[in-house]
This record gives sequence, C-alpha cells and structure tokens, in this order.
Amino acid sequence: MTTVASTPVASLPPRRRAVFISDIHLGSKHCHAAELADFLCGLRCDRLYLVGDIVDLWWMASRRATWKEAHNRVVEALHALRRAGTEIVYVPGNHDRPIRRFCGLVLPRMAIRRRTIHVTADGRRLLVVHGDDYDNATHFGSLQEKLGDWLYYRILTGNRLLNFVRQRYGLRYWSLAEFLKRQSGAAERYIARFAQAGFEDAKRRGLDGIVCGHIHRAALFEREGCVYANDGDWVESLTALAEEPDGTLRLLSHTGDTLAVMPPRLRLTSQVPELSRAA
Ligand SMILES: [Mn+2]
Repeated sequence: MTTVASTPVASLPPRRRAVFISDIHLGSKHCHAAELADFLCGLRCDRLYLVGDIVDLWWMASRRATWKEAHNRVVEALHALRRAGTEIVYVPGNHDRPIRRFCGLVLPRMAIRRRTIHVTADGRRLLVVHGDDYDNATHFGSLQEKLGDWLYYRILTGNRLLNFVRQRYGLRYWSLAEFLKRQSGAAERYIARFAQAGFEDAKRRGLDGIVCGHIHRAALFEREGCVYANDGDWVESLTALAEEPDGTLRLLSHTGDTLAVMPPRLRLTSQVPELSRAA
C-alpha cells in the first residue's frame, strides 16, 4: 500500500504595509546579522524603511571591520525584498553619515532621504528620521558621544560573551546593555530627553508623530495625541516596527512576537492614503 505524504500548506507571513528597522551596524562584530537575515527572509511588506546606522562605516574605518556570511545574507535579503516589489527608503544615520551625500537619490523602488514622512493607512503623518539630530537637545556632547560609544562597545562585547554562554546552556537571549541602561538614571534621563526632542520636532512640523532609532531602545507610545515609535536596533534589542494594512502599529521582536501594539485611529473617510508625502 502506498501512502501519499500530505504536503503541509505553507502559510505566508502576514503582509505589512510598512516595516521600519534601524541601527543594524553591518560591518561591526556586534551586529546580529543572522537573526536579521532570518527576519527579513520571513517578511512581506510594501515599503521598508532603513532608519539609519545600517552599515557602521565609523566602526569599519576605525576598527577591524567584520563582514561574515550572515552580513551578505542581510544584503541579499534586502535585494530579494526589493525584487519582490518592496519599496526601500534609506534614511542614513550618524554611523553611515557619508551616505547622506546621496540624499535625494531615487532609483527604481529605492530612495535615499535625509528624513521623510510616512502616512499610515489611518492617515497619521509620521516623521521618519534617524534621531542623531536630537543629540544636542539631550545635552550629549561630542566627547560624551565618543566616550559613550567606547563604553557601549565594551558592554556589547560583554553582552556577546554572556549570551554565547547562555546559548550553550539553552537559555534565551538577554541584553546586558539593556539591563545596565535600565539601572542607570543618567541613561534613562537621556532616553526621556531624546523622546521629548522627537515629539517636539514632529509637533513643530505639524505632524502626528515620529519614527526613529539611534538610541537602541525600542518603544511605541502616544502622548497628547502624538506617536513616538522607536524601532530599536539589531545589536542588542533585535526589534522592528511594523504597520499593518489597517494602520495598526506593532513593535516586533526578531522572532515575530509582538512587544507593543497601537491600534489605528478612527478614520472619517474610507479612503486609504498614499504611503508617503514629500518631507
Ligand atoms: Mn545612531
């Protein structure tokens, strides 16, 4: 008797209207490229925003650049998304600052912008910017930036070693850097000031909120009708922000779990707006 093997119906991943990722730091040893490549391979989206610090040119120029197979897989996954019809908008950050020279460049399904406005399905207009512009507002000087970067990379090294051991013992990923930031009052004050500066910038421009990265702290909340969304990073928190076809905003972990969700705003018309407008 022959049995017919039942072929499981492969379920397609949910289609996202937009996905935002930042602070990947490709080219540095701290980039979780393998996890990101897997995340991108399971993605279906109309538009993908790369919200800065995608390639860590600063690291590559000043330290030993790391470019492993997983880093190539990230680039290949981005290329595959674009081939599949995803529009990519690249907003360079401070670690890939030299690429800002190309802001304004528009290629088929690929654009480079200093900042842009994303219009959600429910009509909210969100400023998309990396966020290093707010370093002044947070009283974060260039010396502190250098010292902060140095210390931060030391902590990330500790983080990698710790998680290497945790993995061997079958324990899940745990961010030491995130733990230390939560313990430090100064880090928490810096993060609060950063979010405030982002709010104020969005309000000044007459917008409904902001999507940014830069501080490696994922967040999604609303204050006085203004959205603050930070898509996190791929060196410690491994997170992304996604917009669903109805305008729901969702903070995702690298495994696709929901970390925070913001329902869409009630719309007065049934017309779904265009994805973006000129900033
Ligand atoms: Mn940055």
